[in-house]
Order: sequence, then C-alpha cells, then structure tokens
Amino acid sequence: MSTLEALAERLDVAQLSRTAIPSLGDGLGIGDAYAVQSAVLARRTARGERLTGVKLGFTSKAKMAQMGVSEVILGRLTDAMRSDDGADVVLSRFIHPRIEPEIAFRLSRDIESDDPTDIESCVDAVAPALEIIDSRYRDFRFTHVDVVADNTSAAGYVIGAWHPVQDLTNRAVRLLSGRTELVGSTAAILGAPVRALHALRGVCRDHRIPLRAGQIVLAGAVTAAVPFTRGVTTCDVAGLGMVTVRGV
Ligand code: 0L1
Ligand code: MG
Repeated sequence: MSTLEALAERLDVAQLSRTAIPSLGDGLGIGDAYAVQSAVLARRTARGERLTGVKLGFTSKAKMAQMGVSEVILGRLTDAMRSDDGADVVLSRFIHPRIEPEIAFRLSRDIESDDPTDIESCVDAVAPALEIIDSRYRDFRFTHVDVVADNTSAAGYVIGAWHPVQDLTNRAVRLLSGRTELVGSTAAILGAPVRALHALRGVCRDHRIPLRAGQIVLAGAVTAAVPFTRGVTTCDVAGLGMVTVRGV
C-alpha cells in the first residue's frame, strides 16, 4: 500500500469508527492532499456510495485570512451524505458535527476539467442548503493540506426546493439552530455566490476533477458553523425559502 493510500485508510477508518485522529503531519503537498481525498472517495464508492457533487470551503475572506490561504478548497459529496429536507439525521453517525448555511447550484451538463465553457451557463437551478461538517481531526485542528485530504470535513448535506437560476448577490441568510441564531449575507461567499463557481473551475482545472450533469455544488458557508445537536436547524435564504434538518 502506498503512503497516500495508507493516509486515506487512516481518514476512512476515522470516519467509519467515529474516532478523531491527529493531523497527518508535515511533508504532504496540496497535490498529494487531493490524491488522498480521491483515494478516500474511491474507498467510499467501492462500498456502493455514488458521487453526487462537490463542495467548496474557505470561500469566505475571513476564513481564508484565518488559515493564511488564498485558494478555495474542494471536497466531494456522495449520496450517503445526503438527507431530505426536513429529515431526521442520527447524530451518532458523526464525531463532532457542525452545521452551516449554504447555497446550492445544480449542473445541467458535464464539464471536463479543461473545458473552457463558462460554468455559469452550465447551472440550471439554485437552492438553499445546509452542510454538516465533521472533521476527522481532533478538535477540528488541521492544516490546509490536512483538511483537503479529509475531503474538506464533508459529512452531510440537505438541499431545499430548487428554483430557477437568479442573481444571488447579497441575499440575507438566517441560520436557526436551537437557541442559536446567526444572520449573514450571501456576499460572504467571495463577494457573491457566483464567484464560487468560477473558483471551482480553477480548482477543477488544477487538480483534474471533472464535473457531471445533475451534480450539485455547495458554494461555501454564509455564516460560521455551529454545533449540530439534537433538535431542528433551519437555513432561510431571502427569495429562496427554507431548508430544515433535525438532529436526533
Ligand atoms: O465547508 C466548509 O467550509 C468547511 C471547510 C473545512 C474547514 C472546516 O472543517 O471548518
Ligand atoms: Mg461548507
């Protein structure tokens, strides 16, 4: 087994056994980190999971500054991570889950990694969304390459009703989770969610990641993530409506 496959196994076992692990340590480059992420995905698809889309992280200027990076990061979503709007989600599936409000885009056609087509023309619907993140690292302590290898903490997602494509710049977003209420604007996503699509193309080009018709793209968090605990969490996006999930 290669070193990268061994790291993928470590992360996969952490997720399956719900046991956090320490940082992978120095010596990995960003290309290696995406290779580990792909190997983790391969383990999941070998167990029967199906790739359903991608997610972006570090799309807020504040989070980029905090991590000292200027590049968004990409993770992969599978059908095993998806829950229906309003569904119960069993918290014991996770290590230390957090939840955050997002915008989802749906792709209308395949986009190869070197395809020059404007990605905006390949989106056929938008929706409010919630993402559950669950770092496989202890206390969510990780480096930039650690978090890419760990599939950018991807663990779950919920999509609300799909709407026709529209300008989503500066829409008010409210996250309500138990007694915690956070309010933000879609401007937190690189100034406008559509910029996340362009950033996504750059990451896909650099790391040779193709996109497929019907896949969803989570554009990045609008507010800070909050602990995902028992009870209802709701994300409300002005003009798009609500999406809800219940931790049980
Ligand atoms: O979806 C995200 O923005 C999370 C990216 C990974 C960082 C984290 O786990 O907080
Ligand atoms: Mg997110």
